[in-house]
Amino acid sequence: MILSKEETFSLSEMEALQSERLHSSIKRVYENVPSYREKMNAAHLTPDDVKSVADISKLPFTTKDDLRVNYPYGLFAVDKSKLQRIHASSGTTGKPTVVGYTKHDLEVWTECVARIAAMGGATGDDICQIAFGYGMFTGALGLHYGLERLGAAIVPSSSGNTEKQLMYLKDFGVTLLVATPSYGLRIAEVAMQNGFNPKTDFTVRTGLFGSEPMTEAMRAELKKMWGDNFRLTQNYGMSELMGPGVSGECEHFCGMHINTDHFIPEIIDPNKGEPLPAGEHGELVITCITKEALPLIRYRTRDLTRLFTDKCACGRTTVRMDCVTGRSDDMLKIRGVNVFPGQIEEVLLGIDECGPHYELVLTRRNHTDYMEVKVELLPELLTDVFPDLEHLGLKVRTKLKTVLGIDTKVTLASPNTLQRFEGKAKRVTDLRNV
Ligand code: DLL
Repeated sequence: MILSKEETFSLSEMEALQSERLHSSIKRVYENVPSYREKMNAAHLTPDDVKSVADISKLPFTTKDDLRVNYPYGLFAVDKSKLQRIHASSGTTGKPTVVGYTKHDLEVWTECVARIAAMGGATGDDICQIAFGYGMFTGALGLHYGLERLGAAIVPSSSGNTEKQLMYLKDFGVTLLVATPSYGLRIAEVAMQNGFNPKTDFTVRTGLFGSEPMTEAMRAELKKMWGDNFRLTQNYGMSELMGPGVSGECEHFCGMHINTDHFIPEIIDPNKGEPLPAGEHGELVITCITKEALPLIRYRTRDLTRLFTDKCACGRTTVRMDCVTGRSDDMLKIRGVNVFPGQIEEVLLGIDECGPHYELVLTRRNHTDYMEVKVELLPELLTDVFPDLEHLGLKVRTKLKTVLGIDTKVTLASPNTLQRFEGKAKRVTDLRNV
């Protein structure tokens, strides 16, 4: 179902709306965010130089590093007293990336997610189990309010405790599941291990999946497990931009419709930073044009994709993005959680016994991601007393869990046993999709 008239605007109507909103966002950040004002001054730009969408490429980019330098509220365009919610996602090192919402931002977020849920087939009659982690992550509360807006009932089961998820699915007559694609597969698998047939023993007919890449192989596997009548779509978002609600697939599965009345997408060459022609693959850059608290301008998402501008059979006219094929930085998504190798390095270097050499090995078993952290011990602090090693391993694992929010397997390696590199170190071996 199409919820808002903006989803079917003509190109010229959309461009006019975007241009007006872009200009007022630029004016707002110029007046309220010192770091943006400095960057614009350095580029000899004033808000009057950005009157239409065509002017957007004059503006400097914003990166995760800008958020880190301005931690926690330095890029906010409103006073703290105007905030109604704060979320956070992983930063590249120690501190998280902080995002905030005013009352109006929460309203827009709800509307954007409601559109995407409706696009994916959700209705007011659905009973929706949200198997995303509730908390600082934007996924659960974003979908929660969006689906509630449609009039659906929410089962806020959060992530984990899969056997309990099965009980809710069955006993509460759940019709819609929200999860990462890998957790959607895992739930079906545990269901089968517990003697259920997900196709016939449950009433789930709609799946809204997001927060990590969903390959076509995963989609086919999800269909195989949940049944041919299972309508599953993926949706995309990112905390810095809003959370979920940036884009989503409709029933024609030809890319994810971007809510372009709130976000202006561009594709750039990740190395040169130059805009690429329509249809080419590159890095997605997004400008938020309605956010009050954190209106990021030309934010480099680091997600690699391409844009489609041709007509979609669903009737929506909004630009669509292809599935995300990779990243232009080293961020890893592990069980839906963003992990940067830099965070791990910082933890390891803070532990006396650990040296600077480490390796990360990612695997997927039973549709669940695992990460092994191999770290080399320093010769001078080496011990072969088993309880000491066990204690050290536990210390490393606990510290990593506190920073990353996920459990890891820690392997302590003897000095000089991990590979050395002459060029750029290759720390990550990702065996998940091989
Ligand atoms: O994952 C927001 C979200 C929650 C989107 C629930 C959809 C559903 P972050 O934790 O900040 O926010 O992670 C953002 O996740 O830059 C992508 O790399 C990745 N990502 C999100 N959706 C998709 C998707 C949420 N559909 C980062 N396909 C993004 C591939 C995705 N990657």
